[in-house]
This record gives sequence, structure tokens and C-alpha cells, in this order.
Amino acid sequence: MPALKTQVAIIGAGPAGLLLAQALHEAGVESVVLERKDRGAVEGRIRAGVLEDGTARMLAEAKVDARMRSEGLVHHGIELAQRGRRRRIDFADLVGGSVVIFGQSEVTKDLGDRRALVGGETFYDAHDASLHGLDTKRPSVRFRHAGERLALEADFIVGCDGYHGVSRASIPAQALRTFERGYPFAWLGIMADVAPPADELIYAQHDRGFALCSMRSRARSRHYIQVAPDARADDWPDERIWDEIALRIGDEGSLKRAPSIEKSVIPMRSFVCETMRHGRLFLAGDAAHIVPPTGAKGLNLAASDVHYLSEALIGFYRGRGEAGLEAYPARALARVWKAQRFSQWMTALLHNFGPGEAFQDRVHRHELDYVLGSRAAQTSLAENYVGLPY
Ligand code: RFL
Ligand code: PHB
Repeated sequence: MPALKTQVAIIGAGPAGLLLAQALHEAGVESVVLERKDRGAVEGRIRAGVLEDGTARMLAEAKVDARMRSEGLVHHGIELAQRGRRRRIDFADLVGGSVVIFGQSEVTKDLGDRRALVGGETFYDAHDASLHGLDTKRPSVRFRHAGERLALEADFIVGCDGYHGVSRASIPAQALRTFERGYPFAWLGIMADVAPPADELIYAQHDRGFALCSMRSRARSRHYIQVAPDARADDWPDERIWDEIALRIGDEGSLKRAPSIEKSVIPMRSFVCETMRHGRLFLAGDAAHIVPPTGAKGLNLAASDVHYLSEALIGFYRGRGEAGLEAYPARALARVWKAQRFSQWMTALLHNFGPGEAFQDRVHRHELDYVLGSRAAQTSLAENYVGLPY
């Protein structure tokens, strides 16, 4: 079996894997990225839309921020709607921060282009990856590519292969420490080429369930509504979705409708794998943790993991030993758990948990009342939404 060699083998060419590869490249550390899908499939995924300042900074350091700066929309606040009444949370006034609206698919395109430009090796369509020798100083990944069986030897393997990837699954069960909770609802997302109803995002609590009006640009809307966990997109014709959004945000005519260009059901889960290191394997991004999307934290946590891990790997190659690598899980998890707390809080605040949870739903309605009337509560929301510092 032909053996390739590199310093860091990265599994997964999503935002975590590509950002890590670029951060390492800028510091002169070589990596090879293995991705099971083709490039078009990775870049076609419609997912995140909100970038924290820290994520924007990481993209700048990786030299992939030009389009985000010119095309991204800087937002200094969000709107919260309660049974149709809307109120602005002013990040600039409360905490002096902002976020950038720029789609994950655009981020991955720019990262992919940069990787190609600097000549970094990426194997798309790399199948059946398996991890070996994680307890040794020379771990390897075996995989299949273009009909050939190949092996990639490295000093370290980093699993950036998402929730369903092979990396976390390669850690022996007795070594894994995981925490998980589910939610009794899902989101139905709709994308349409039409102007969004407001300049900023609208997060709505309503007796019929949560709604979110987001965007990818001034001409492309991305909206979500809370649906039953077993809902199917086919059961929701466009008009039914638009009607629900209008009702839940209390629209008075600003919501413009257009045919959907994408429609999908998104499951909700909170998950943390505290075993972010096992021997010479490290996990980053969705491979190690999932948040419900309400707080817009998933992609941003992938970026902060990459910040901590790239710093540790670069330190190792500059002769600073393994202390940074050993400290990686604790440093990353301190931020991950705070984002888990915030995502769970935003989710509970704005969704209906159903008839069995009537007491809690009542409390959350009054909690939103409290948030809308309290500068202290709004400051905490704003501080977490724009992203805790790292
Ligand atoms: P990804 O993006 O899942 O990438 C993992 C990559 O690994 C590949 N892979 C493998 N490759 C080789 N061999 C294997 N065995 C492999 N198994 C898997 C996969 O093909 C894939 O290319 O993980 P990564 O890089 O950690 O990035 C995480 C983010 O994608 C995710 O956290 C966000 O999209 C979450 N999220 C949001 N995050 C935000 O920060 N702000 C948001 O506004 C936001 N909105 C969202 C979201 C996620 C959503 N969905 C669909 C879950 C909105 C939605 C609707
Ligand atoms: C999105 O635009 O896809 C989006 C925005 C904010 C969220 C979740 C998703 O909280």
C-alpha cells in the first residue's frame, strides 16, 4: 500500500478542517486533508450564517477574509419578538460588539480556494478512512481514493469530520466521556431569493412555536420555524411555511414571499464529547460537540477549537513540547460548555416544549418578558451572542 507522509493528517474538509489546515500552513506546518465527499457537496451545504468576531479574525489570519469583508453584512443587534411584539437588542450599545452575516458555504468555498492556491494537499472523495496507531508516535489513516488503497502517516491526526465522522468512533468506548440531551422539536428551514423582512435577524417566541428570520444577503432570505421532531419537508408547501412565519413574527406587511430554493428539517441536539484528545488523535468542531442552532454557535465553536488546537500544534513544532497539546481539551471545553449553556438557554427561552411542559413554557414566556425589560439580562444575551472572547 503506497504510504504518504505529513505532519498533521486532518479528516474532514468542512470549516473546522480547512481552517485548521490554513492556520497550520500560515505557520509553516504541513497537513493533508481527507474528505469523503466531493468539493461541490461540501460547498453546497446550507448551514450557518452568523460569524462571531473571533471567527472573522481567524479567517483574516488564514487570509480568507476578503469576500467576507466586502460581501458580509455587519449586524450590531437582533430583534426579539414576543407574540408579535418586536424589540431590538442593541449589541453595540450593550457590549460594543457585532457579528457578520456570511454563509458557511461561502466560507468553505473561500477556504477551499485558498488551500488550492497555496498548494495544500486535499483528497476529496476519500472513502473508508480508518485510523491506526493512535497510541504510537506515528499514527496513520488508511483510505481509498480513485480506486487505490492509500495510507497517510503523520505525527498527529485531527478529526474534523463532524458528528457522524469516523474519528470519535475510533476512540475506545471505555475512554469516551460524552454528555447529551435531545429536544422535543426540530426546525424547518427555507431559503428563498427575496429580501429579508428586516435589516437584522428576528428571533420570535409565539404560542404556535419559535420562528427565525435570517438572511444570506440583502436579496436572499433564510428562515426557520419550530416543527414536530418527525416533520417532513414535503408536508410543508411553501405557502404554509410563509403563513406560519408571518404569524409568528407578527408581520405587518414587510415579509416578502418567494418560491423556496431549499427546504429541509434540522434535528436539534446538545452533545459534548469531553475526550477531545486520545493519544495522538485530537477532535475539533462538530466531531466533538453539537449545539442546537438557536444561539448560532456551531461554526463559531469549530473556529475557537481550531484557534486553541493550531496554537498547541504550532507550539509543538516550534519546540515548546507537548504541554500545549495536553492543555487543548480543557481550554477548548471551557468555551464549549459556556456556548452549550447559552444555546440551551436561547432554545428554552424561545421554543414551546409542549403540553407536558406547560409550567416551564409559562416560565420561559415570562423570562422573555424579563429579558425585554432588563438591561442586565440583555447585556448577558448580547455578550454571549457576539461571542465570548478567546
Ligand atoms: P462539518 O461541517 O460537519 O464538516 C465535517 C466534514 O467531515 C466530512 N467527513 C468525513 N471525511 C472523511 N472521512 C470520513 N469518515 C468523514 N466523515 C465525515 C464531512 O463530509 C464534512 O465535510 O463539521 P465542522 O467542520 O466541525 O463544522 C461545523 C459546522 O458545520 C456546524 O457547527 C454549523 O453548521 C452549525 N450551524 C451554525 N453554526 C454557527 O456558528 N452559526 C449559525 O448560524 C449556524 N447555523 C448550523 C446553522 C447548522 C445547521 N444545520 C444544518 C445543522 C444552521 C443549520 C441549519
Ligand atoms: C442562519 O442564518 O442559518 C442562522 C442564523 C441564526 C441562527 C441559526 C441559523 O441562530
